[in-house]
Amino acid sequence: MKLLPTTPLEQLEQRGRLLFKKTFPDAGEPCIVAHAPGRVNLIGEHTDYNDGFVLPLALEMQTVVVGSKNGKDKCRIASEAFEGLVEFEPNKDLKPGDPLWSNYIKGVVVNFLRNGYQVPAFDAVVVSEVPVGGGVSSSASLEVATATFIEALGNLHLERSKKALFGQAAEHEFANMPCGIMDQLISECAIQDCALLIDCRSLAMEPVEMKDLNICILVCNSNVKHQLSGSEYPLRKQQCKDAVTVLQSIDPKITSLRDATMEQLNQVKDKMSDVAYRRARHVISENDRTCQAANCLRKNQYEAAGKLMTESHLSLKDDYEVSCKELDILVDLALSVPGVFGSRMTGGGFGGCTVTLLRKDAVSSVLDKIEKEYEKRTGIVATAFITRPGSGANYKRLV
Ligand code: GAF
Repeated sequence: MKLLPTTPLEQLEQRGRLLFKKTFPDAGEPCIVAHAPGRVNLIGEHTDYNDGFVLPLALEMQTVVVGSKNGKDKCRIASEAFEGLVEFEPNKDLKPGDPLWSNYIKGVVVNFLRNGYQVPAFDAVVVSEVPVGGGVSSSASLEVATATFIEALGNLHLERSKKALFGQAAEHEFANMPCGIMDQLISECAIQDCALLIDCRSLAMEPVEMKDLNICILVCNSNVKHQLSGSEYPLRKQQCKDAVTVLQSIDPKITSLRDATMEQLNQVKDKMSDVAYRRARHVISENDRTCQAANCLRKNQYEAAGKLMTESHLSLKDDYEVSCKELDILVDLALSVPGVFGSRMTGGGFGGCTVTLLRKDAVSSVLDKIEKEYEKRTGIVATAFITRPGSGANYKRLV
Protein backbone atom coordinates (compact mmCIF):
# COMPACT_ATOMS: atom_id res chain seq x y z
CA MET A 1 0.00 0.00 0.00
CA LYS A 2 1.41 3.35 -1.06
CA LEU A 3 1.28 6.46 1.07
CA LEU A 4 -0.79 9.36 -0.31
CA PRO A 5 1.49 12.24 -1.27
CA THR A 6 1.05 15.70 0.23
CA THR A 7 0.91 18.44 -2.41
CA PRO A 8 3.21 21.36 -1.55
CA LEU A 9 1.33 24.53 -0.64
CA GLU A 10 2.79 26.42 -3.65
CA GLN A 11 1.20 23.88 -6.00
CA LEU A 12 -2.20 24.23 -4.34
CA GLU A 13 -1.87 28.01 -4.59
CA GLN A 14 -1.01 27.68 -8.26
CA ARG A 15 -4.06 25.49 -8.86
CA GLY A 16 -6.15 28.10 -7.06
CA ARG A 17 -4.79 30.94 -9.18
CA LEU A 18 -5.50 29.04 -12.40
CA LEU A 19 -9.00 28.14 -11.28
CA PHE A 20 -9.63 31.76 -10.29
CA LYS A 21 -8.64 33.00 -13.73
CA LYS A 22 -10.75 30.36 -15.45
CA THR A 23 -13.79 31.03 -13.27
CA PHE A 24 -13.56 34.83 -13.28
CA PRO A 25 -11.89 35.69 -16.59
CA ASP A 26 -12.70 39.41 -16.22
CA ALA A 27 -11.49 39.76 -12.64
CA GLY A 28 -7.76 40.11 -13.28
CA GLU A 29 -5.17 38.57 -10.97
CA PRO A 30 -6.38 37.44 -7.52
CA CYS A 31 -5.02 39.52 -4.62
CA ILE A 32 -4.98 37.15 -1.70
CA VAL A 33 -4.26 33.53 -1.03
CA ALA A 34 -5.21 32.22 2.41
CA HIS A 35 -4.62 28.70 3.65
CA ALA A 36 -5.51 26.56 6.65
CA PRO A 37 -4.66 22.94 7.47
CA GLY A 38 -6.70 19.88 8.39
CA ARG A 39 -5.84 18.24 11.69
CA VAL A 40 -5.24 14.93 13.34
CA ASN A 41 -5.86 14.55 17.05
CA LEU A 42 -3.22 12.47 18.86
CA ILE A 43 -5.38 12.05 21.95
CA GLY A 44 -8.17 13.83 23.83
CA GLU A 45 -11.30 12.76 21.97
CA HIS A 46 -14.79 14.04 22.77
CA THR A 47 -13.28 16.12 25.54
CA ASP A 48 -13.38 19.56 23.88
CA TYR A 49 -17.11 20.15 24.41
CA ASN A 50 -16.64 18.99 28.00
CA ASP A 51 -14.19 21.86 28.67
CA GLY A 52 -11.34 19.34 28.71
CA PHE A 53 -7.94 18.76 27.12
CA VAL A 54 -7.00 17.81 23.56
CA LEU A 55 -3.65 17.16 21.88
CA PRO A 56 -4.03 17.72 18.13
CA LEU A 57 -1.55 18.73 15.45
CA ALA A 58 -2.06 20.32 12.05
CA LEU A 59 -1.68 18.20 8.94
CA GLU A 60 0.53 19.36 6.12
CA MET A 61 -2.60 18.99 3.93
CA GLN A 62 -4.29 22.34 3.43
CA THR A 63 -7.36 24.13 2.14
CA VAL A 64 -6.57 27.21 0.08
CA VAL A 65 -8.87 30.16 -0.68
CA VAL A 66 -7.72 32.43 -3.50
CA GLY A 67 -9.54 35.64 -4.41
CA SER A 68 -10.09 39.41 -4.42
CA LYS A 69 -12.70 42.05 -3.61
CA ASN A 70 -14.98 42.46 -6.64
CA GLY A 71 -16.52 45.88 -6.00
CA LYS A 72 -20.02 44.49 -6.56
CA ASP A 73 -22.97 43.58 -4.28
CA LYS A 74 -22.54 39.84 -4.53
CA CYS A 75 -19.85 37.36 -3.53
CA ARG A 76 -19.09 34.70 -6.13
CA ILE A 77 -17.41 31.49 -5.05
CA ALA A 78 -16.37 28.27 -6.76
CA SER A 79 -14.66 25.08 -5.64
CA GLU A 80 -12.27 22.83 -7.49
CA ALA A 81 -14.08 19.80 -6.08
CA PHE A 82 -17.64 20.76 -7.04
CA GLU A 83 -19.38 22.02 -10.17
CA GLY A 84 -20.89 25.47 -10.44
CA LEU A 85 -20.61 29.03 -9.24
CA VAL A 86 -22.35 30.09 -6.02
CA GLU A 87 -23.50 33.70 -5.58
CA PHE A 88 -24.72 35.41 -2.42
CA GLU A 89 -25.07 38.89 -1.03
CA PRO A 90 -22.92 39.12 2.09
CA ASN A 91 -25.03 41.76 3.78
CA LYS A 92 -28.42 40.17 3.15
CA ASP A 93 -29.70 37.95 5.92
CA LEU A 94 -27.68 34.87 4.83
CA LYS A 95 -29.13 31.42 5.47
CA PRO A 96 -27.69 27.93 4.96
CA GLY A 97 -28.67 26.25 1.69
CA ASP A 98 -27.30 24.38 -1.30
CA PRO A 99 -24.63 23.52 -2.24
CA LEU A 100 -23.57 22.32 1.18
CA TRP A 101 -19.89 23.22 0.80
CA SER A 102 -20.79 26.90 0.44
CA ASN A 103 -22.37 26.95 3.91
CA TYR A 104 -18.96 26.86 5.60
CA ILE A 105 -18.05 30.06 3.77
CA LYS A 106 -21.40 31.79 4.27
CA GLY A 107 -21.40 30.84 7.95
CA VAL A 108 -18.04 32.51 8.47
CA VAL A 109 -19.16 35.66 6.58
CA VAL A 110 -22.21 35.91 8.85
CA ASN A 111 -20.04 35.68 11.96
CA PHE A 112 -17.74 38.48 10.83
CA LEU A 113 -20.77 40.70 10.14
CA ARG A 114 -22.46 39.85 13.41
CA ASN A 115 -19.34 40.83 15.30
CA GLY A 116 -19.25 44.25 13.70
CA TYR A 117 -16.74 43.64 10.89
CA GLN A 118 -17.40 44.72 7.31
CA VAL A 119 -17.20 42.00 4.67
CA PRO A 120 -16.76 43.40 1.16
CA ALA A 121 -18.17 41.39 -1.75
CA PHE A 122 -15.49 39.08 -3.14
CA ASP A 123 -14.72 36.54 -5.84
CA ALA A 124 -12.95 33.45 -4.53
CA VAL A 125 -12.13 29.84 -5.32
CA VAL A 126 -11.43 26.95 -2.98
CA VAL A 127 -8.85 24.24 -3.57
CA SER A 128 -8.38 21.59 -0.89
CA GLU A 129 -6.28 18.52 -0.30
CA VAL A 130 -7.79 17.67 3.07
CA PRO A 131 -9.77 14.43 2.60
CA VAL A 132 -13.50 15.20 2.87
CA GLY A 133 -15.45 13.03 5.34
CA GLY A 134 -12.22 11.51 6.66
CA GLY A 135 -12.50 12.91 10.18
CA VAL A 136 -9.47 15.15 9.66
CA SER A 137 -11.37 18.45 9.71
CA SER A 138 -11.76 19.38 6.08
CA SER A 139 -14.67 21.63 7.08
CA ALA A 140 -12.74 23.39 9.85
CA SER A 141 -9.89 24.01 7.43
CA LEU A 142 -12.34 25.62 4.97
CA GLU A 143 -13.86 27.77 7.72
CA VAL A 144 -10.49 28.92 9.00
CA ALA A 145 -9.08 29.51 5.51
CA THR A 146 -12.19 31.60 4.75
CA ALA A 147 -11.85 33.57 7.99
CA THR A 148 -8.19 34.22 7.19
CA PHE A 149 -9.10 35.30 3.66
CA ILE A 150 -11.72 37.76 4.97
CA GLU A 151 -9.25 39.03 7.56
CA ALA A 152 -6.72 39.77 4.82
CA LEU A 153 -9.34 41.26 2.52
CA GLY A 154 -10.37 43.81 5.16
CA ASN A 155 -6.88 44.39 6.61
CA LEU A 156 -8.25 43.19 9.92
CA HIS A 157 -6.12 41.82 12.70
CA LEU A 158 -8.17 39.40 14.71
CA GLU A 159 -7.06 37.38 17.68
CA ARG A 160 -6.45 33.84 16.51
CA SER A 161 -8.94 32.31 18.93
CA LYS A 162 -11.63 34.73 17.70
CA LYS A 163 -11.29 33.48 14.13
CA ALA A 164 -11.50 29.91 15.40
CA LEU A 165 -14.67 30.78 17.31
CA PHE A 166 -16.20 32.29 14.13
CA GLY A 167 -15.45 28.99 12.37
CA GLN A 168 -17.00 26.98 15.17
CA ALA A 169 -20.13 29.17 15.15
CA ALA A 170 -20.37 28.71 11.36
CA GLU A 171 -20.25 24.95 11.84
CA HIS A 172 -23.01 25.11 14.49
CA GLU A 173 -25.34 27.39 12.57
CA PHE A 174 -24.66 26.59 8.93
CA ALA A 175 -23.70 22.91 9.03
CA ASN A 176 -25.86 21.89 11.98
CA MET A 177 -22.89 20.26 13.70
CA PRO A 178 -22.61 21.25 17.38
CA CYS A 179 -18.84 20.69 17.47
CA GLY A 180 -16.34 21.74 20.11
CA ILE A 181 -13.49 24.16 19.43
CA MET A 182 -10.59 21.76 18.84
CA ASP A 183 -10.63 21.55 15.05
CA GLN A 184 -10.86 25.27 14.29
CA LEU A 185 -8.39 26.17 17.01
CA ILE A 186 -5.64 23.83 15.83
CA SER A 187 -6.22 24.78 12.18
CA GLU A 188 -5.76 28.42 13.19
CA CYS A 189 -3.05 28.20 15.86
CA ALA A 190 -0.89 25.18 15.01
CA ILE A 191 2.88 25.50 15.32
CA GLN A 192 5.28 23.72 12.98
CA ASP A 193 6.79 20.55 14.50
CA CYS A 194 4.52 20.71 17.54
CA ALA A 195 1.34 19.16 18.80
CA LEU A 196 -0.68 21.58 20.96
CA LEU A 197 -2.03 20.67 24.37
CA ILE A 198 -5.18 22.79 24.41
CA ASP A 199 -7.24 23.54 27.48
CA CYS A 200 -10.66 23.85 25.85
CA ARG A 201 -12.03 25.84 28.76
CA SER A 202 -9.48 28.67 28.89
CA LEU A 203 -8.23 28.11 25.31
CA ALA A 204 -4.69 28.17 26.70
CA MET A 205 -2.27 26.23 24.49
CA GLU A 206 1.05 24.60 25.25
CA PRO A 207 3.25 23.44 22.38
CA VAL A 208 4.60 19.90 22.66
CA GLU A 209 7.62 19.56 20.38
CA MET A 210 7.71 16.53 18.08
CA LYS A 211 10.96 16.88 16.19
CA ASP A 212 12.27 13.34 16.38
CA LEU A 213 12.57 12.24 12.76
CA ASN A 214 12.69 8.57 13.74
CA ILE A 215 9.12 8.82 14.98
CA CYS A 216 6.18 8.98 12.58
CA ILE A 217 2.53 9.88 12.71
CA LEU A 218 0.63 7.61 10.35
CA VAL A 219 -2.97 8.47 9.47
CA CYS A 220 -5.03 5.61 7.99
CA ASN A 221 -8.39 6.36 6.43
CA SER A 222 -10.94 3.55 6.88
CA ASN A 223 -12.80 5.14 3.96
CA VAL A 224 -16.12 4.60 5.70
CA LYS A 225 -18.47 7.17 7.12
CA HIS A 226 -21.39 5.64 8.96
CA GLN A 227 -24.74 7.40 8.91
CA LEU A 228 -24.82 7.45 12.70
CA SER A 229 -22.26 10.23 12.99
CA GLY A 230 -24.79 13.06 12.52
CA SER A 231 -27.24 12.09 15.24
CA GLU A 232 -24.86 10.43 17.70
CA TYR A 233 -22.64 13.47 18.30
CA PRO A 234 -25.37 15.67 19.87
CA LEU A 235 -26.57 12.62 21.77
CA ARG A 236 -23.11 12.16 23.32
CA LYS A 237 -23.11 15.83 24.34
CA GLN A 238 -26.49 15.41 26.02
CA GLN A 239 -25.37 12.25 27.84
CA CYS A 240 -22.38 14.15 29.21
CA LYS A 241 -24.69 16.94 30.39
CA ASP A 242 -26.93 14.35 32.08
CA ALA A 243 -23.91 13.02 33.97
CA VAL A 244 -22.97 16.58 35.03
CA THR A 245 -26.48 17.18 36.41
CA VAL A 246 -26.15 14.14 38.66
CA LEU A 247 -22.59 15.08 39.72
CA GLN A 248 -23.86 18.51 40.78
CA SER A 249 -25.83 16.81 43.53
CA ILE A 250 -22.55 16.19 45.36
CA ASP A 251 -20.73 19.34 44.24
CA PRO A 252 -22.61 22.26 42.69
CA LYS A 253 -19.30 23.69 41.46
CA ILE A 254 -19.09 20.94 38.80
CA THR A 255 -20.21 22.70 35.64
CA SER A 256 -18.74 20.25 33.16
CA LEU A 257 -17.10 16.80 33.22
CA ARG A 258 -13.76 18.62 33.25
CA ASP A 259 -14.43 19.47 36.90
CA ALA A 260 -15.22 15.95 38.09
CA THR A 261 -12.90 13.24 39.38
CA MET A 262 -13.29 9.51 38.96
CA GLU A 263 -13.95 9.23 42.72
CA GLN A 264 -16.83 11.69 42.47
CA LEU A 265 -18.22 9.83 39.47
CA ASN A 266 -18.11 6.55 41.36
CA GLN A 267 -19.88 8.16 44.32
CA VAL A 268 -22.91 8.92 42.14
CA LYS A 269 -22.73 5.83 39.93
CA ASP A 270 -26.03 4.43 41.24
CA LYS A 271 -27.85 7.69 40.65
CA MET A 272 -27.24 7.76 36.89
CA SER A 273 -27.90 5.51 33.93
CA ASP A 274 -25.20 3.05 32.94
CA VAL A 275 -24.80 4.92 29.63
CA ALA A 276 -24.25 8.31 31.31
CA TYR A 277 -21.77 6.69 33.70
CA ARG A 278 -19.71 5.17 30.88
CA ARG A 279 -19.74 8.38 28.83
CA ALA A 280 -18.49 10.32 31.86
CA ARG A 281 -15.89 7.66 32.65
CA HIS A 282 -14.50 8.05 29.14
CA VAL A 283 -14.28 11.84 29.37
CA ILE A 284 -12.75 11.96 32.86
CA SER A 285 -10.18 9.28 32.06
CA GLU A 286 -9.44 10.77 28.62
CA ASN A 287 -8.61 14.17 30.11
CA ASP A 288 -6.14 12.48 32.38
CA ARG A 289 -4.63 10.40 29.55
CA THR A 290 -4.27 13.49 27.37
CA CYS A 291 -2.28 15.49 29.94
CA GLN A 292 -0.16 12.41 30.66
CA ALA A 293 0.49 11.81 26.95
CA ALA A 294 1.67 15.41 26.50
CA ASN A 295 4.16 14.89 29.34
CA CYS A 296 5.38 11.60 27.85
CA LEU A 297 5.92 13.18 24.44
CA ARG A 298 7.84 16.06 25.99
CA LYS A 299 10.21 13.46 27.46
CA ASN A 300 10.36 11.37 24.26
CA GLN A 301 8.64 8.50 26.10
CA TYR A 302 6.92 7.11 23.03
CA GLU A 303 6.07 3.67 24.47
CA ALA A 304 4.16 5.31 27.29
CA ALA A 305 2.47 7.87 25.01
CA GLY A 306 1.46 5.09 22.61
CA LYS A 307 0.00 3.01 25.42
CA LEU A 308 -2.19 5.95 26.42
CA MET A 309 -3.35 6.34 22.81
CA THR A 310 -4.36 2.69 22.65
CA GLU A 311 -6.19 2.98 25.98
CA SER A 312 -7.99 5.99 24.55
CA HIS A 313 -9.18 3.87 21.63
CA LEU A 314 -10.54 1.18 23.92
CA SER A 315 -12.35 3.76 26.01
CA LEU A 316 -13.87 5.35 22.89
CA LYS A 317 -14.91 1.91 21.66
CA ASP A 318 -16.34 0.46 24.85
CA ASP A 319 -17.42 3.42 27.01
CA TYR A 320 -18.11 6.17 24.52
CA GLU A 321 -19.23 3.82 21.71
CA VAL A 322 -18.09 5.98 18.81
CA SER A 323 -15.79 3.52 17.06
CA CYS A 324 -16.82 1.03 14.39
CA LYS A 325 -15.66 -2.34 13.08
CA GLU A 326 -13.42 -0.82 10.39
CA LEU A 327 -11.59 1.50 12.81
CA ASP A 328 -11.11 -1.33 15.30
CA ILE A 329 -9.61 -3.50 12.58
CA LEU A 330 -7.20 -0.74 11.51
CA VAL A 331 -6.11 -0.24 15.12
CA ASP A 332 -5.62 -3.98 15.71
CA LEU A 333 -3.65 -4.40 12.49
CA ALA A 334 -1.33 -1.52 13.36
CA LEU A 335 -0.80 -2.76 16.90
CA SER A 336 0.22 -6.21 15.67
CA VAL A 337 3.39 -4.76 14.10
CA PRO A 338 6.60 -4.35 16.15
CA GLY A 339 7.70 -0.73 16.34
CA VAL A 340 4.14 0.58 16.74
CA PHE A 341 3.75 2.47 20.03
CA GLY A 342 0.01 3.08 19.92
CA SER A 343 -2.98 3.47 17.66
CA ARG A 344 -6.48 4.85 17.98
CA MET A 345 -9.44 6.30 16.13
CA THR A 346 -9.18 10.06 15.72
CA GLY A 347 -11.93 12.68 15.36
CA GLY A 348 -15.65 12.23 15.92
CA GLY A 349 -15.70 8.51 15.04
CA PHE A 350 -18.11 6.14 13.25
CA GLY A 351 -15.60 5.97 10.43
CA GLY A 352 -12.88 8.33 9.26
CA CYS A 353 -9.29 7.83 10.30
CA THR A 354 -6.99 6.22 12.83
CA VAL A 355 -3.78 7.81 14.07
CA THR A 356 -0.78 5.63 14.83
CA LEU A 357 2.44 6.61 16.59
CA LEU A 358 5.30 4.43 15.41
CA ARG A 359 8.95 4.14 14.57
CA LYS A 360 9.77 5.23 11.05
CA ASP A 361 11.25 1.85 10.22
CA ALA A 362 7.93 0.17 11.06
CA VAL A 363 5.83 2.14 8.57
CA SER A 364 6.20 -0.16 5.58
CA SER A 365 5.32 -3.26 7.64
CA VAL A 366 2.15 -1.57 8.91
CA LEU A 367 1.17 -0.59 5.38
CA ASP A 368 1.79 -4.15 4.14
CA LYS A 369 -0.28 -5.57 6.94
CA ILE A 370 -3.20 -3.24 6.24
CA GLU A 371 -3.01 -3.88 2.52
CA LYS A 372 -3.12 -7.65 3.06
CA GLU A 373 -5.82 -7.76 5.72
CA TYR A 374 -8.10 -4.71 5.74
CA GLU A 375 -9.84 -5.23 2.41
CA LYS A 376 -10.15 -8.96 3.06
CA ARG A 377 -11.95 -8.28 6.34
CA THR A 378 -14.05 -5.24 5.39
CA GLY A 379 -14.41 -5.21 1.59
CA ILE A 380 -13.02 -1.65 1.62
CA VAL A 381 -9.63 -0.33 0.51
CA ALA A 382 -7.92 1.87 3.10
CA THR A 383 -5.68 4.81 2.26
CA ALA A 384 -2.91 6.28 4.39
CA PHE A 385 -0.51 9.16 4.72
CA ILE A 386 2.24 10.30 7.00
CA THR A 387 2.32 13.78 8.39
CA ARG A 388 4.71 16.01 10.28
CA PRO A 389 3.05 18.55 12.56
CA GLY A 390 2.35 21.48 10.25
CA SER A 391 1.72 25.17 10.95
CA GLY A 392 -1.58 27.02 11.27
CA ALA A 393 -3.52 29.32 8.96
CA ASN A 394 -1.87 32.19 7.18
CA TYR A 395 -2.22 34.37 4.10
CA LYS A 396 -0.13 36.03 1.46
CA ARG A 397 -0.83 39.06 -0.76
CA LEU A 398 -0.30 38.27 -4.42
CA VAL A 399 -0.50 41.79 -5.88
C1 GAF B 1 -15.32 16.40 15.86
C2 GAF B 1 -15.65 17.76 16.45
F1 GAF B 1 -15.73 18.70 15.45
C3 GAF B 1 -14.61 18.20 17.48
O1 GAF B 1 -15.01 19.40 18.07
C4 GAF B 1 -14.41 17.11 18.53
O2 GAF B 1 -15.47 17.08 19.42
C5 GAF B 1 -14.18 15.74 17.86
O3 GAF B 1 -15.19 15.45 16.92
C6 GAF B 1 -14.13 14.64 18.88
O4 GAF B 1 -13.04 14.81 19.72
O5 GAF B 1 -14.15 16.48 15.13
